[in-house]
Amino acid sequence: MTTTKTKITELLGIKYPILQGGMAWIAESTLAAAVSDAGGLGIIAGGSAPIDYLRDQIRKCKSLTDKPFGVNIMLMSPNADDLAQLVVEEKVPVVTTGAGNPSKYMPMWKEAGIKVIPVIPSVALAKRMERAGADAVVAEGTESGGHIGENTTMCLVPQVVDALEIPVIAAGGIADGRGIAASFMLGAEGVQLGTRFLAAEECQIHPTYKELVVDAKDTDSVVTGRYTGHPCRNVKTKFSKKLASGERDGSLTPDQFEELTLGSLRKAVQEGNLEEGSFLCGAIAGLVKKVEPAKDMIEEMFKEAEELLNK
Ligand code: TUI
Repeated sequence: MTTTKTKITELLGIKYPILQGGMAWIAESTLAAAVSDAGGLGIIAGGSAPIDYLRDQIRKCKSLTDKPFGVNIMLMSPNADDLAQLVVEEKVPVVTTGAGNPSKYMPMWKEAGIKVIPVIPSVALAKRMERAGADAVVAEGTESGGHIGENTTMCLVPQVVDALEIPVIAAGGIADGRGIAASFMLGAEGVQLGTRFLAAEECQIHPTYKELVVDAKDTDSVVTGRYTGHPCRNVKTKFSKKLASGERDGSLTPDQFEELTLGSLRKAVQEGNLEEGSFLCGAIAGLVKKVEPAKDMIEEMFKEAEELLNK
């Protein structure tokens, strides 16, 4: 079995069937271009960025690589409409979406020839996306960092694979060749990784953030905010433990929780602020041991996956 010629490599015109997660505030042009140059699909996060910032990032990425790349549209962003239009104007080849249902943008994106890959946490949403014209989906398990659904990668991926005709990309809890090989065994045609790329040399997060990821062990992630309807997985820090206990013992109302976490991702990414920052990361952080170039990560992981699948 080969991991390097799949429906996803064909669809996207890339060498390795690996997407870099569209992590808000984190996934900017330097990281995206490095992943794309290495043969994966780098993704720039729209997050809730101003339109001028995203336009600049897209143009920077185009100047850094001639390979395909994508933009992630975070659907809860107040500027989602503007960012959705921008990717058309800038002729971005691939769009991934998160944190909502992108159906209303699909006709516009398909008309523009954009490959559309929604990130979904359930079979029901996956089916809706296929009907709406998605080219593939990312089935994202609860092991992922950031805003998450309930089902695990191991349970979600094969169920989504069985329910759809379009190819499925597995995400959540994958950080090495074993995770990639396992995803293929579940029927995925590609993988999306976020946490491993936090430790890429080209990832521009604060050194404190990288250190937290590289030093994390298996029990170092915690899910906060379930009671707000926006559960988020992050590294255990003084701040996230305070949020978790406030949620547990009722000393923080959901409104107070939302207020405390507003802007907290930026504080983690740019300032490495351990008092007020949310360091989003996946449950697989314990497997991420060193900072290295994205290209080395990708080549090593696919070599390992290929060896395992050919055993
Ligand atoms: O979107 C993510 N991960 C994220 S987004 C983010 S920024 C944020 N900040 C505050 C609150 C919420 C987000 C940080 N991490 N991953 C993809 C993902 N999408 N996970 C879950 C979903 C999802 C959830 C509901 C996708 C669709 C959906 O649809 C509900 C509906 O409208 O039917």
